[in-house]
Amino acid sequence: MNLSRILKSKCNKDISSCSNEEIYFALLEMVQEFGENKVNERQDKKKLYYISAEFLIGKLLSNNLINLGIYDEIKGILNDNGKSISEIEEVEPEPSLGNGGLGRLAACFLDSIATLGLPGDGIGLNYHFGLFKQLFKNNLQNEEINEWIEKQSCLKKTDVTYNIDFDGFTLSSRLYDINITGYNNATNKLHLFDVETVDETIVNDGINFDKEDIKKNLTLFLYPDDSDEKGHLLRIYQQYFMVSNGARFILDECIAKGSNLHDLYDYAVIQINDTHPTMVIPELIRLLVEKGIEMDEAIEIVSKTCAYTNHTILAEALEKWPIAYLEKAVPQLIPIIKELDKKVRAKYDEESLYIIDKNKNVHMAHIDIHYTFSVNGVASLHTDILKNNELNNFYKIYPEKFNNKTNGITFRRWLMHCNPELTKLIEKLIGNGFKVDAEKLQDLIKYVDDKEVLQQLLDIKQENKIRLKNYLKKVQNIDIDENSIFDIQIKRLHEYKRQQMNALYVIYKYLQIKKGNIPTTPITVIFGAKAAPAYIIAKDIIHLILCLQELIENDDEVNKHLKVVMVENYNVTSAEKLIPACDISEQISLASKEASGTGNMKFMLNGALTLGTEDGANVEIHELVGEENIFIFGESSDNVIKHYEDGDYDPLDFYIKNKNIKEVVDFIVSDDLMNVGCEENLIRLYKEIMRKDWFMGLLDFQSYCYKKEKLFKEYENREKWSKRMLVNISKAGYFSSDRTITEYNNDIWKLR
Ligand code: Z15
Repeated sequence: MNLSRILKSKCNKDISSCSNEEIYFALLEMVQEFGENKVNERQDKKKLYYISAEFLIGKLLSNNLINLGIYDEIKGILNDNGKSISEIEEVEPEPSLGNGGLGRLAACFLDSIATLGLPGDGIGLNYHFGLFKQLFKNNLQNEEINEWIEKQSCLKKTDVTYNIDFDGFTLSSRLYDINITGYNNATNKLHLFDVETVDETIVNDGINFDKEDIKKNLTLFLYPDDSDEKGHLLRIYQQYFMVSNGARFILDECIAKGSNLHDLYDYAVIQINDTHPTMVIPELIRLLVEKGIEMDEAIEIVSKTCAYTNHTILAEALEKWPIAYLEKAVPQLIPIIKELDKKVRAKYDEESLYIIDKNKNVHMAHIDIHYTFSVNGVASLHTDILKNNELNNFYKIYPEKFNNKTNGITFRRWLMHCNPELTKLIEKLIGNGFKVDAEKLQDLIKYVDDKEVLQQLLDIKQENKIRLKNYLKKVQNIDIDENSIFDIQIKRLHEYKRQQMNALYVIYKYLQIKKGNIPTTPITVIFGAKAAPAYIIAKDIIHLILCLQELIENDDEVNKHLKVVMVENYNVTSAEKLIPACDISEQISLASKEASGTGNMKFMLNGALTLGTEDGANVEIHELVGEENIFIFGESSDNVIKHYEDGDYDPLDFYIKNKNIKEVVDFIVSDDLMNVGCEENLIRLYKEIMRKDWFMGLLDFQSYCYKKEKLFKEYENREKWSKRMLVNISKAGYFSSDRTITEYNNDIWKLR
């Protein structure tokens, strides 16, 4: 295969005389053809359908080149023609079809499923606009629409269409496919359903997520809330549209393979990603009954076909729909949902298990738990909390359904693509095997006393820090010092993730420097986070961080030693630049609240050390790397859960008793900050932290400061630090999504 010739013919002229756009589109076409050639023709009897409202796939070009095994060769060809692959990467718009962890996990899973050669496709929605673009103005977040679909794109229009009936009108759907090519393996599909009649021009009236005209806007936007449910009617329409199309598509494929539908579970397994696709259960039952199967049998068939993943215990994220909403949007499901509820009530005399509660709310998670064969959490601590606390009543009646699947990440994107230098070093030291068998990274441990290797790790980190410096200069015109410590917290803005606690630390450090306590090495605190547009406190926290950034920047006493940077429009693409450059990974959620986290895994894999609470997958990182190689602080999840039960946490206790805390919190409403910020926002945040502090930032603040100081001191011993980096990288293999998917397959899907 002569890649150079193929590329040239796609370009229609000499590569060297092409623009970056022309080369990008030529490569896109080429990658698509190559991927298509790898579509699995072998008809497996059983197939997995991973159904999810979000797939945060990120840019695809480079990843596809890597997975096709032609990245280096293409890079070389481009180089020879005076072109740079990274400039061509920039041409690709990022498909941001997800909010955060849940959507990114789905994308990592698709990569691993294809890489492991398993028959499994994704099913979701083709949002015309991805997650909003974040802009900063006057130290506040503004939102803009995020276009990502171009005339020529990774979407392939198919001839699959269905008529989806709603009360009083019918929508005709259209399926678009994206190829998911595994690393050195087969191509699966991501199936995204769209409405034929969507009208993009209606966004000219500005972003409005609650327009009435369903026909014109059903797939226009992704809802911008992460772990936070807003009871919007349009969202029910979206969910039903997704699952009705998905259900029909699955039944059609199974029938084509020979299923008589009584044996559906031999042909399909449906993994329900959080509660968003829950209506696939009553919809499938409805369709089976329509095809002549008795209701009781239909319920049984569907229960044996579906499995459910829970991603959160946050009350505000557990979907509860008023039955009146469902009656308006999906009346055809109401008799089925009532039947499912009736069966539960006939068997159990226990309110907390019912599907429809006494306030006429439908609990989506309860449908999932009663009517699927598997319920899994996403990290060991999270699954324990589900079993012993949140879902204990369900666990008591269905102990056999509950299982844990600790999340994972694809190393193709989060190591090979984003950190080629580190990848090359690892290859040189232990060979190529880790790319398909991540546990092989443990072989690195034999270099833990090898001074040369340790120095190389530090050198690579330094190069990546310079790369990030250049990137931030280019995209945001911000200067950072590559010789400072890069302390990074990037994730959705949510009170439970406690960016506010990190901001309070910045204030503490600022005041310390003012008092003459100068850090040995300068510190750069980097944040990246989008706030849901309607989440007021989250936006206030962004405001505080941006105000601190401005205040410190303009303070010549402090700016040599401390810098705050809020990265604009944090997304997958910027994560790929930030993570390899990080020294300290901030994973500081209130214990029990972060189901797993997956950024924590990406940082560790790239040689950052974790500063974190015993929450989510941090617990497992801690166990793997050992006490010496992680910085853990804060109350245990048991104690936190007890505080909630007893209702005995009051931030004022800490504010009054601890002078240090008082000083730092008061600074939020100081003249210094009011001068650069907005009184209303800062006062609101101040009151929130002092009077409510629902996620107990002040509870852990003292131990957070203490650990962080210790960590900065440890940073000075570069050799010891580099050993810790090596241990972290070598233990990261467990967090490969290949491992996670292998477990899903062995315990739940049983494909092959
Ligand atoms: C979301 O991103 C997550 C959970 C949710 O219920 C929703 Cl609606 C969105 C995240 C968790 O917060 C995070 O801890 C986890 O790692 C991720 O899902 C993937 O499981």
